[in-house]
This record gives sequence, C-alpha cells and structure tokens, in this order.
Amino acid sequence: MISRRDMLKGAVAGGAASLAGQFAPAIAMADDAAEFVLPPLPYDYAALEPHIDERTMRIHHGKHHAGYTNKLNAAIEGTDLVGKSIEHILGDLDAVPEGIRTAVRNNGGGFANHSLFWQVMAPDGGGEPGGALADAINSAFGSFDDFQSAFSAAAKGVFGSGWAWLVNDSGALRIESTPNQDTPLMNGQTPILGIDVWEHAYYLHYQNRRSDYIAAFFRVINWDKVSELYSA
Ligand code: MN3
Repeated sequence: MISRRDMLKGAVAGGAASLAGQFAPAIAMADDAAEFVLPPLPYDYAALEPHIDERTMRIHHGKHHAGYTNKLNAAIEGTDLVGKSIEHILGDLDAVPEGIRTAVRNNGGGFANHSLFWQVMAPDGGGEPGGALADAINSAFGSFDDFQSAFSAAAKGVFGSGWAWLVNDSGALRIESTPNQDTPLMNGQTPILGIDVWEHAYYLHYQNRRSDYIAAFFRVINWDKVSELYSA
C-alpha cells in the first residue's frame, strides 16, 4: 500500500516545506518530503517538571501538536501550498483556497504556534532576560515586572482558548493575544514568546487555575531563545 507520505514524496520530490528564518532549526523537514513534520521536543517530556507535568507534555506534543501537523498536511495535500513555508501560508490566508482556508488557519496556526512554544521553554529557564531584549522590554513596558504583569493579564484575559504573545512588530515589542490557533504571523508580526492558554495546556495539573499555570510558565521561559528570536 502506498501511503500519503510516499505519494507526496513522489509528487513533489525535492520540494521542501519548512518554517523559514528563526523557526528553521526546530522544524526540521525530512530531506525529500514536502510534508510538515512534528518537531521533536528539545528536552525530555518530564524536563519541565514540576512546573509543567510530564503527562500534559506527552499529550500536548504527541497528540495535540501531532494532530495539527497531520491535519495541516491533509488539508494542503494536492494543492500548490505543498512546499510553501508555514509563514508564507499563514501570512496570506486570503490566497488559500476557500474550501480549506479554515482547516489551514486552525491546523497551520496550531502547527506554527506549538513549534514556537516548545522552544521558548527550557528546564533551566525562568528569571529575566538580559542584553538587548532586556533593554527593549524596559523601553516598551517600563520594567520587567511591568512586562510580566501585562503579559500575564493578556494570558488571563483570553476568553476560552487562545494564546498570549510577545511580538516584534517592525522593531517594536508588543503584547498581543489571539483566539483559537490564530497567530501573529497572520498580521505580519513576528512572535518571539507565546503562552498556550488552551485548557489542554494546563488542565490536568492546574485544573481551573490558569493564573497558577501562567506563573509556572514564567519559571520555565527560555530567555536565551527569546533573545535569539528578538535579535534575528
Ligand atoms: Mn496547545
């Protein structure tokens, strides 16, 4: 039996769909495949304990993120979106055929958002950024504490499922939030930090206590990575 993957390989041999720019290292593509590939976690599933529990990480990465990835591939199969970067696709949703636009928006957003999310956390994370990012945060928000308050408020304020973001918007740092799996990439902004506030991101451990989860997230933020994304 020929799998969908094999068919895609045959149809677009040599094509490469990958996240360009800052996401490239984490979102590796099979050399000869045009499919989007679930990026591996850059640490063990249990590495963020006790702040983010292993069971949540296994389900979140292995089921939710994998599901978005597979559904994105299924949605674009046979279209000229195969081989395009996720930034290209999400940056111009109007160009996506109407019949698959919602599927691409939701699953492409889910693919991109989670691919960033794993990178901006680390077992030795937390604390505060330094260098140019610290200066930019102080300049934009007054202080790191003011930034943390504003970012946390944005995350708490998402009604239902969505994300809060720190974005680089043409050189200016801004806090944004998006519903569902929408992403700042759809607005031409570059997300450099994002927190998933869908219940699946915290419900097993924190139940209804989203505020506790947000506080825990700050203990695992990989500021080195966020700084790298800011400087990119
Ligand atoms: Mn999620």
